[in-house]
Amino acid sequence: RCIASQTSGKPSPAAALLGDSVTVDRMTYPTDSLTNITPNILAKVGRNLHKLHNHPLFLIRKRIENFFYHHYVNRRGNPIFSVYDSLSPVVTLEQNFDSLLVPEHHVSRAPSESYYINSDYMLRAHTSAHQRDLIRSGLDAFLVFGDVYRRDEIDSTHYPVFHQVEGVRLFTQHELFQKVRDPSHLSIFEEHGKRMADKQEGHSMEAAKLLEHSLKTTLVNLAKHLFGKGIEARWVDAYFPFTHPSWELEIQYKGDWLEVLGCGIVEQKLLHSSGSGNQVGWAFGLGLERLAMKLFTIPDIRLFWSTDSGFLSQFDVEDPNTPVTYKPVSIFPQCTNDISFWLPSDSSYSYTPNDFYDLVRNIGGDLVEQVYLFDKFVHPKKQRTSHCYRIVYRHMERTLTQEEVNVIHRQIETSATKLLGVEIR
Ligand code: FA5
Ligand code: MG
Repeated sequence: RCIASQTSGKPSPAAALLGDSVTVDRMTYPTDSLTNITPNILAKVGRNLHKLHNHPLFLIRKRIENFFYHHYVNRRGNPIFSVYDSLSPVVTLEQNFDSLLVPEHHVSRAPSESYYINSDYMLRAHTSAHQRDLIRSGLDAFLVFGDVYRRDEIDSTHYPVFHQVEGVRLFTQHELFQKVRDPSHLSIFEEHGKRMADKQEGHSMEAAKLLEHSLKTTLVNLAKHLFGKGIEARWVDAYFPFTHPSWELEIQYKGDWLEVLGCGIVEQKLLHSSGSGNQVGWAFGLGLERLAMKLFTIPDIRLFWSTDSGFLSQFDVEDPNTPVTYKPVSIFPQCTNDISFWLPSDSSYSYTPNDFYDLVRNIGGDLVEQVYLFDKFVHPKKQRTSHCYRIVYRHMERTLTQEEVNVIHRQIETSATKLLGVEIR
């Protein structure tokens, strides 16, 4: 609601391209001023890479499932985590934001951050969008695998569609204090407690510390299960509206730290609204591509979308634990073209760089390896802003000619002028 009122009321550039309605995952939705989903993104919905048997995302997913199946069993030896992999990526704004206590004016709700179908529906920006509903259905431990969509920057570790696994585990007082010798004097709740850096107001310090320990050992053990005991990892404090305290886990990747997951202690208010206020719990959300890139030495996140048999056949193994090291078939040269333009002076266009990134990807598809803003300035007399972007083109399977690139580049210029209201310099 609050976002719709911020926009101009006339159809967005994307809605103008799509028409009055759009069909996503077999359902048809009317478009409106918030619609910003593009045909390029729509084509990714339903690909379900995490369910393709010869795909690296499927292998990493199986390895994660096996870790939870083997290490988390009940007294009868049955796995306690239920697994969901077929929940539709189309969710309501309420599921993606409100159910997770995301404040009404939080940056993550801006149209420049997510893909909106219309003012009521969007493509989930994270698998956390399903937390509340699954907890409400009575589950205490579950994993959700799925594709998620974000209007993000584009480089070798960021892509507008990627895959996450969500994990949630809830505990009763009895379960959490199971290993404590004399738990009779302990409670998971504290009535007049204060919110602090390391716990929520309603939680006792004992509960907060046991939950933190349980969460962090689970995730570090998962990292060791995937990468071996010697994996270098570190915890960084983080913030999420739906957990407190919150952390991110980073691992060493190509000589640098790479964030692979966010996690934390579930906000008690969320559990309360899901009918599980008598339990406490933890949750995490993990990016599958980044783990797979490290595990299989896949150099570029775009490769996950390859349908090339030279790529897929390398991951066609019976046992998901089979070691696989990706071997690039060959490396083709890059082509770099720049584009500069004046931003629209007409204030009814609310231009953001993500609008341009989408447009570039929509026209150039996976031929676009990188797009970035490398210069901007304001003309002192004209009071107009100019942006200069560098677009790096590279075909994954063959050499591109400069003429081919020029054709695409000119299409980008024409579309940017028409759809974004910019003026090429
Ligand atoms: C989240 O999405 C939270 N929902 C995670 C969470 C769940 C926190 C439950 C607390 C409790 P974040 O935006 O940091 O957090 O994304 C989680 C992971 O997704 C990142 O660590 C990264 O591995 C991956 N990721 C994020 N953006 C991209 C992208 N554009 N391309 C590839 N992977 C990405
Ligand atoms: Mg993060």
